Amino acid sequence: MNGIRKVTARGVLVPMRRPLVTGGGAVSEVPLALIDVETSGGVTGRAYVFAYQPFALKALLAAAEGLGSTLIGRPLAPRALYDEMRARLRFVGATGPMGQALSGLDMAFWDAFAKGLGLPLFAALGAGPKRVRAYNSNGLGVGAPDLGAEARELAEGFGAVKLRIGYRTLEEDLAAIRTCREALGPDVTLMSDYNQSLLPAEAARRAAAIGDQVYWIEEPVRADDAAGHAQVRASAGTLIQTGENAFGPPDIARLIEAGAADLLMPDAGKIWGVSGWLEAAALCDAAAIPMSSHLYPEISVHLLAAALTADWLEVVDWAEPILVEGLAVEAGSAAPPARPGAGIEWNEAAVARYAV
Ligand code: SMN
Ligand code: MG
Repeated sequence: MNGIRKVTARGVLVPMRRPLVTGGGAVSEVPLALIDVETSGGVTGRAYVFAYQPFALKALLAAAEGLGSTLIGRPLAPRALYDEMRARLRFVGATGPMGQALSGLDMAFWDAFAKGLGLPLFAALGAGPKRVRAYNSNGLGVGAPDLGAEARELAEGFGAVKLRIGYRTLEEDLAAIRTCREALGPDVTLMSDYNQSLLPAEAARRAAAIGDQVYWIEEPVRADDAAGHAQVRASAGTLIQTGENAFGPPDIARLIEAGAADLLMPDAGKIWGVSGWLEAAALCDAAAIPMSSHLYPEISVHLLAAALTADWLEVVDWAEPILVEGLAVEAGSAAPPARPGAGIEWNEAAVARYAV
């Protein structure tokens, strides 16, 4: 029986082509945990997890190797391993670095499982190679020096881009939106993201004012404030998007229950990996909520193919420097690649260069 032989996690700090300031904090380099799961069948499963801040990387690496070490010798059965990891974390909690470690390990197990079958991940999940629409989520940070030029540049090859807002005043938010709208023209979709930076009453006021100019408003209030989201949604003139900070399907269930969102966008690295994603997708389908992805475009393109209410793929190029092959976006959409697994292989020379 093919089993788990070894789990390693290495840290890299990857420079960003476009450092990003959001209403909720800045990201200027990309700290990643690279997880390798060696199996007795000779296949290695791989996944990366984004630690968000360099100071959090050490904890994430330790969490991944620590949790992974409890599974040595177990059969490579991703659902059973998911179950076991959930049980292991019952007292510890499956949020923060531990929840991200669970997610990364689950993604690596599924990658190895699909490779063992000789199938791309989407096919191992029983899905077809569904093409999804993609938006360019690089750049367009708060306070970027030339938003109009950057928006035009980022829209090339895409039909949609995302602007970060949450300036000191509503007037400044409106000015940033106006600059992008005028630069992009009427045919490019413009999403917006407050990155949790407002309190509900102020968020409701701003959402009412900008609603007719943006396709969606993302995370207007704190990610765990489901009632606050619902309050904003009641007066927003557009769609409320959230879910990137949900840890596991239960958080998605709570957001749905509270009427927090029109749209949901789980993050593969927080939603408890492929297994958690499939459960979140079932919840979104049951509630008739369109489901988009957050970061991790390479694996998310497979996961959206397996999501019944698949909506938008978020594309960032942050991990590209350490990958052998990134994701190809053509004319504003992407399809999952046909190579076995999730299609993630390390560019070892780049990994050595950015190792921490
Ligand atoms: C985001 C995510 C991670 C880091 C910075 C910004 C943003 C997004 O919320 O949705 O892309
Ligand atoms: Mg966001």
